[in-house]
Amino acid sequence: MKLANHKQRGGFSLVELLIAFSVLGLILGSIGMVGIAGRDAYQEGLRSSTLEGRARRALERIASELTPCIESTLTPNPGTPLGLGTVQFQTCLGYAAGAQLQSSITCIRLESDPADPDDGIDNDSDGMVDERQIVLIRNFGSADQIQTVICTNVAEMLEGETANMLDDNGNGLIDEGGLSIAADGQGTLRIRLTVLGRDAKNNQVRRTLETSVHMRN
Ligand SMILES: [Ca+2]
Ligand SMILES: [Ca+2]
Ligand SMILES: [Ca+2]
Ligand SMILES: [Ca+2]
Repeated sequence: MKLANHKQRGGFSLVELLIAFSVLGLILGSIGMVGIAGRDAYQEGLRSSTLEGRARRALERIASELTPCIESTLTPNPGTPLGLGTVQFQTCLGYAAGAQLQSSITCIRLESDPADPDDGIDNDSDGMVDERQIVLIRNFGSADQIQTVICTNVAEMLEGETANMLDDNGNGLIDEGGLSIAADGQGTLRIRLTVLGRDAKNNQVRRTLETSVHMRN
């Protein structure tokens, strides 16, 4: 009777225990893998939305600056097939005695990152070659001009474009830069922007957004 009880209670043999632990290990391993994959996907999504958010904020800022632009003051006239990375303009401040009051000159300019001059080399070792920045300059050309960087890590050229006098990305503009402002001749400006970032594997990724604004004046 005692022996029978012992046999019933004896439960698992060493082999059974080994199998059980192996199965448990596999299950825990799978859960871990799923957890890591989920975390990577989450971080990737976060990076992607951060990059998109950065591009969107910069684009909205540029659009809001250009909306009150007086079309006749836009310099140079962006109605060229190149798409411009730099424009100057004045905005309408209102009217006095029937005359339009114009602001001082504002400049939006795509320029080299000061830490990475335009020489085909990644001078600041951030994995991006000749990245650009966008600056907004108020009171442009006067002694009290104020310069603000509104977007960094902007691509040298718009996504899909290379410097070859051809329209590689098929948007009607030739060799346009990472910021491109083009007019349609009807008072509407098309603004395109490509920003750069890094993915979880440290590869360079880019995000391109575009929007249109109709100049109010
Ligand atoms: Ca460089
Ligand atoms: Ca760089
Ligand atoms: Ca193009
Ligand atoms: Ca090209």
